[in-house]
Amino acid sequence: MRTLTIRSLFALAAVAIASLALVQFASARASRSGAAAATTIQVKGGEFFFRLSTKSISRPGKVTFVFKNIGHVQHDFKINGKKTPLISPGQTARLVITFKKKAKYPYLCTVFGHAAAGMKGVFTVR
Ligand SMILES: [Cu+2]
Repeated sequence: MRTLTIRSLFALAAVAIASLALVQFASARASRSGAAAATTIQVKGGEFFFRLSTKSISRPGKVTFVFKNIGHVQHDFKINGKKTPLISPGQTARLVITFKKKAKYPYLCTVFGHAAAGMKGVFTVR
């Protein structure tokens, strides 16, 4: 009887430790994604330039680029293999990118000739 009780106490303790570890893991995940969700970068584009409110972030994570076309012809914004739709002057498009590693990520407008004319740059994840 005594052995059984001690054994079940151990079992209880193990469950308690395991669930504590789970809670810690979950909250670590939550705070990380919460911090990442806060990164919004304003991108303004026109003939023939991009202006980013920030050209780098301090760690890998999720970034929402809010691209506004402040030019006079259609443009888009492409980075890390994803791009916004082609948008008209005055319009805004969002692009959510999860940067998984530290690197330099080139960005550009994919309309023919625009990148060559200056609609390009490099975004850095430090
Ligand atoms: Cu363009």
